[in-house]
Amino acid sequence: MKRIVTIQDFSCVGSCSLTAAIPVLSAAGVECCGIPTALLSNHTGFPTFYSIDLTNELHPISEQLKREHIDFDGIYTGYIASAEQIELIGEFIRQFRKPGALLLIDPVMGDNGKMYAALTDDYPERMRRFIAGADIITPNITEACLLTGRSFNPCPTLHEAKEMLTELCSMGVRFAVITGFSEKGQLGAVGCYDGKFAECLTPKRDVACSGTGDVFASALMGAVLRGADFPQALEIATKFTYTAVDCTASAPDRRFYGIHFQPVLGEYIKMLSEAETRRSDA
Ligand code: PXL
Repeated sequence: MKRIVTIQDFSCVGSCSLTAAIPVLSAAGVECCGIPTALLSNHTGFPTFYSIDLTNELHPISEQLKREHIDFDGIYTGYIASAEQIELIGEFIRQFRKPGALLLIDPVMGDNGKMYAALTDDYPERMRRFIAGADIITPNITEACLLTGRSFNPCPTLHEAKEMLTELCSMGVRFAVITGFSEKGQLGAVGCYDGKFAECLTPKRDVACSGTGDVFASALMGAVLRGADFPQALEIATKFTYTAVDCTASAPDRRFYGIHFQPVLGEYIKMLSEAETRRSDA
C-alpha cells in the first residue's frame, strides 16, 4: 500500500483540509498520514473560531519521523498559514521526498479575487518559489492570477486559462491545473502537462462551500497514485467534486459544514475502479 503525507490544518469541524484529505485518499486505497500546521475548532468560514498555531511543532515532528526512518510515496500540501511555515515545509519536502514520490502543492492563498486575510503581501512570491519542482499544482482562478502576477479576472477565456497554465508549467511544474474554470454555463478544471491540455466541465451549481478545493486536490492525488494518467485523473477529480457539490446543494446547513463529500465517496471508488479496468483492458 502506498503511504503519503499531507500537511495542512486540522479543522475539528467543517469537512476541509485534513478532514477532507484523509478520507478521500483513504478511499483511493492509500495510507494518508497527516501533519497538522494548525488546529482550529472549526474552519474560518464560521463567524468565530479558536485556533492554535503549530508552526513550532513541524520541526520536532519531522525530526522524529526521520529517527524512525519513516518515508512517503507522496507529499501533498494544502493551506499553509505563513511564509515561515512555507520555509519549514520546504525543508520537510527536501528531506522526505524520495525519488519518484509524487508532490502535489495546492497553493491555497485566496478566493473570489481576494487573498486570505491572514496572509502577507510577500506570500504569493514565496508560493511561486515553493511550487517550482512540484509534480502537480491545483490553484483556483484567484490563485493562478496571484501566481502569474495578473490582476484578478474572475472569468478568463479558455485561451487565457491556457496561457496561465503554460506559465505555471514553465515555473517547474509537471501538471498545472486551474480549478473553478467556467465556460458556457459549465464549471470545472483545465490542466496542462507536456505542452498538452486537458479539460473537464460539469454543470454549474450555485453552491459555495468550504473544502471544495481540498476535495478536488485530494481526489486528483488519489487518482494519480492509483495509476490514472493526468487527463483521466482530472476527469475523475472534477466529476467526484461535482457529485459532492451537488449533494451539498440539498443540505440545509451547507453554508457552514463544508462540502458533503462523504455520502458520495462510493462514486469516487467506483470511478477509480472503472478507470483501472479500462486501463487493463486496453
Ligand atoms: O480549504 C478550506 C479551508 C481550509 N482550512 C481552513 C479554512 C478553510 C476554508 O474556509 O478556514 C482553516
